[in-house]
Amino acid sequence: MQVVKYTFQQHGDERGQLVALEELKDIPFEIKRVYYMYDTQEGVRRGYHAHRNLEQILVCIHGSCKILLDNGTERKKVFLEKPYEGLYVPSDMWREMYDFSDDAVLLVLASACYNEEDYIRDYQEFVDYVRKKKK
Ligand code: T46
Repeated sequence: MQVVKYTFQQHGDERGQLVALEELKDIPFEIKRVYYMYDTQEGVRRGYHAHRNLEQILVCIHGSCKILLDNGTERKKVFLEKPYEGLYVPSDMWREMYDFSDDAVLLVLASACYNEEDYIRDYQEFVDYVRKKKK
């Protein structure tokens, strides 16, 4: 399983840094939604689901956190701590987010609007779903 991480261009000068993200240029899809999580409490693990039809880029724009990715057969752990790095999370990928630092802000750019019906929240259902699709 290949983990795809983007390193965004940093526009730095004596004033500091700036990162600009444009759809279909820096981000490989049209951005339909942006959300972010912060004030995540110690020991909290979020996610525990996959999406049937959703691409996302996760950017930890402040602090750090870890992401577990699972495609139904393989698992990979990714550490996010750089505001200029984005983790690509495709459809059919189980994800869990954990080990958030106190100051973590996790920004997510998504290819579709919020749709609860797109979520697979049961792990066994997810595994069965991806196996069936592969056949
Ligand atoms: C994902 C990971 C990385 C909305 O109303 N609109 C939204 O766009 C989102 C994302 C959430 N919500 C509501 C639904 C829940 O009542 O916000 C609440 C928390 O959402 P959820 O428990 O799904 O959050 P996470 O952190 O488990 O998962 C989120 C995304 O839902 C998910 O798509 O890939 O972040």
